[in-house]
Amino acid sequence: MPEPLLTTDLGGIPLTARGKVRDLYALNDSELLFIATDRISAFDHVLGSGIPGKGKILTQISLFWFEFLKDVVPNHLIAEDAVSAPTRALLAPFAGQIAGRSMLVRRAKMFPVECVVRGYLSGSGWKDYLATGAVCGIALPSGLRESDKLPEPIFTPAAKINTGGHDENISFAQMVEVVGLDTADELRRLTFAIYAKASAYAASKGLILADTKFEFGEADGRIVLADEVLTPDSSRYWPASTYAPGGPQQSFDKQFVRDYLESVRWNKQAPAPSLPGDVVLRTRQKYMEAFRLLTGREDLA
Ligand code: Q0Z
Repeated sequence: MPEPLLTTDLGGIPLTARGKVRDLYALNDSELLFIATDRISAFDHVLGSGIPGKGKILTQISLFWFEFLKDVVPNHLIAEDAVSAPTRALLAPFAGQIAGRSMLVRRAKMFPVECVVRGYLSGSGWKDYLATGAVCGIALPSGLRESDKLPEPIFTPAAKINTGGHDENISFAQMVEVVGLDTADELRRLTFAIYAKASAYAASKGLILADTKFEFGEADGRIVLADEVLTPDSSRYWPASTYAPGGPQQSFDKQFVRDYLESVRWNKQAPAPSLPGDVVLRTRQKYMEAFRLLTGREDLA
C-alpha cells in the first residue's frame, strides 16, 4: 500500500486555494493545476488518515465524466497528467505528487453558485422538505419519504460560503439576483442535461445518482463545466441493489468511515480521529469499486 499523499508542495509555484481534499495551483495567467490529494473528510472535518490512492481514483472518475459529457457541455480541462506535456518542464520535479491525480485546467471566471440537482430526497433537501414542504422554494408533493425518488429532478442552487461553512440553499430567484436571468437559465438547463445523461449511465451500471453538484465558470465568453465532476465527493451514489426509501441510504464510499467514527463516539469537533487500517483498506476498495463500475477499467492508469 502506498503512503497517502496528504499535502502537496510544488516549491515556488503559488498555491491558489486549498480545499478540504484538493489543492489548486496557479501556473500562469490562464492555467491552473488541480491536485486531488488522498485526504478524506467526514462530518465536515478532514480526518487524521488519508486513503492511499483516493486522489488518483477521483481524478480518473472526473476525467471519465468530462470525456463522457463533452458533447453536452464544454469543460475547463486542458490535459490530464500535466507532467507528460513537454511544456510543463517546471512540474517535472514534482511528478510524484502530480502523476495520475492532477488536471491542468483553464482558468475561468467562476460563477459563485453551486448548481445542485436532485433526483432523490436526501441530505439538506430532505431537511428542507421536512421543515417547509419545499426544497429551495420548489414545492413538492406531500407524503414523500426520506430517499424517495422525486417525480422529476429538481434544480436546487446553493450560494458558496467561504471556507468551512456549509453552502446555503437559495431559490432560483436569488440565483438570478447573483448571476442574472440568462445565465441562471442556462446553468439550470446545462445542469439538467448533464444529470439526465449521467444518471442514465450510472443506472446502467447499477448505481443511483441521487444528487450531485456542478460548478461552472466562464472562459472566452463561453460557459464551461469546471472543478471536479460526478465524483463520490461531489455526488451521492447509492447501490441500486440495496435502495430502500423510507430512511437514509448507506453511503457508497464513506459508510465504513462513518460507522467507525460513530462507534468511537467522536464529538465531531477538531481534531478528527485517525482511521484503523482495515477501515482505510475497505474504504479504498469502495472507491476502486466506484471507479471500476463507472469507467469499466480494472486499474488506475
Ligand atoms: C475552483 C477549489 C480546489 C480549493 C477556484 N477553472 C477554474 N478557474 C478558476 N478557478 C477555479 C477553477 Cl476550477 C476554482 N475552485 C474550487 C478547488 C481547492 C477550491 F482544488 N476555486
